[in-house]
This record gives sequence, structure tokens and C-alpha cells, in this order.
Amino acid sequence: MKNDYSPNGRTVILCVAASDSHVVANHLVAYLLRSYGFNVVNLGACTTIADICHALVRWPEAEAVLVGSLNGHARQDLADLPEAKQRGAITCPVIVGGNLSVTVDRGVSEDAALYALGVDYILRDPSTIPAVLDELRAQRDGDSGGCPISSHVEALVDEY
Ligand code: B12
Repeated sequence: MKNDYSPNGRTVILCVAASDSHVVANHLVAYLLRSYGFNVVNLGACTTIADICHALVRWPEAEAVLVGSLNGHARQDLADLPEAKQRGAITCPVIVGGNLSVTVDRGVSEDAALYALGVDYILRDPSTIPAVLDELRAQRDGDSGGCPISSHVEALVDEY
């Protein structure tokens, strides 16, 4: 999990949601982010919110948590997210991506439900992750140049 960890590098926590055993995209996302120089703490498949909280104690420098969900149960798997955020166990942005539902119509309501749980960003295409992480860091550092992250993410998502 901690191979090639660079103390000066940027770190993200990556995982697949609690009930979900689909790992192919998880490995591809890890590979992509490592190719961009990120330290990727990959918790792999079937990661609970409690697992994420433990990882953030171990790697508090993580600038985002990326959760993949492929089996259609993202909402149930993230049910404990509000409580974890409320008690301050998860303070960095939570990005969810994958095959969040089967149909497009369900996708819209599924996205709304995930945002209501406290998910910060929903992305479909992994290639957009590095740019979004850059935007988040710029926003955190107060150097976003006036470009709100939400509009940037929407612009990226609108491409699909
Ligand atoms: C291989 C596979 C399996 C394997 C998984 C093996 C493994 N260990 O990985 C096995 C056989 C175990 C399996 C089991 C099941 N599967 Co399955 N599986 C697939 C399949 C055929 C391919 C998935 C895959 O690896 N694709 C390749 C990767 C690269 O693509 P991807 O996963 O779609 O990811 C892309 C995007 O989603 C996105 N992405 C993914 N993760 C992330 C993360 C972030 C942060 C971001 C930004 C983007 C992102 O980027 C990727 C590249 O574009 C798909 C159907 C399909 N053709 O997609 C069904 C599919 C995902 N499975 C499905 C289902 C229902 C199941 C089961 C529930 C079936 C069952 N009744 O048992 C179980 C669930 C098991 C569990 N507990 O999770 C459904 C999910 C439906 C839904 N989302 O509503 C699918 C879509 C099939 C279908 N059409 O019904 N499955």
C-alpha cells in the first residue's frame, strides 16, 4: 500500500465502496494518479467509512478521498459518511466515481442522493481527477484565480 511513498508528494486515499468487489478500475485509477506523481494509499475493495477514517488518522496529509462504486450500491455504502464528516473524522473532499447506477435517469437522482450524503464531487472519467485535485488544492490554498471548483467540475462532467 505504501510503495514509493514520497514524503514531499501529494497524497490521496483511494478505495472501492464497502459492498463492492470490482477492482479493475481501482487499479487503473491508482496507476493513473501514480503516473501523475501522487502518493496513492489504495485501500482496495470493500472499504467501509470506518476504514477511510482510520486511514485518515494514519495519513492526515491526504488531500482527498476517492471512492469507486461499480455495483450500484454507492448510496447504501456511504450511509455513514454524514456522521463521519459531522464528527470531523473526514475533513478533506470526498470524490465518488464509477458506475453509480444502470440508467441515466436513475443517475441524476443517485447523484443528488450522494451529494445529500456529503459527497463533494462526482466524477465519471478518471482522467479528470488530476485536474480536479489541482483545482481543489488551489482553492484550499486560496489561489484559485476566481474559478469556483463547482463550475470547473461541472464543465468537466458536461463533457460526458
Ligand atoms: C468484471 C465484473 C464483475 C466481476 C468483478 C471482478 C473484480 N474483482 O473486479 C465480478 C464477477 C466479481 C462481478 C460481480 C458483481 N457484479 Co459486476 N461487473 C463486471 C463488469 C463485467 C466489468 C467491470 C470492469 O472491471 N470494467 C472495467 C473498468 C475499467 O471499467 P469500470 O469498472 O466501468 O470503470 C470505469 C468507470 O466506471 C470509471 N470509474 C470506475 N471507478 C472509478 C472511481 C473514480 C474515483 C472515478 C472518478 C471513476 C471511476 O472509470 C472506469 C474507466 O472508464 C461490469 C459490466 C461492464 N461491462 O462494465 C459488471 C457490473 C459492474 N457488475 C454489476 C453487478 C450488478 C454485479 C453483481 C452485483 C452481480 C451479482 N448479482 O452478483 C456482483 C457485485 C459484487 C460486489 N460485491 O461488488 C453491474 C452493476 C450495475 C449497477 N452499477 O447498477 C455491472 C455494470 C453489470 C451490469 N450491466 O449489470 N462483476
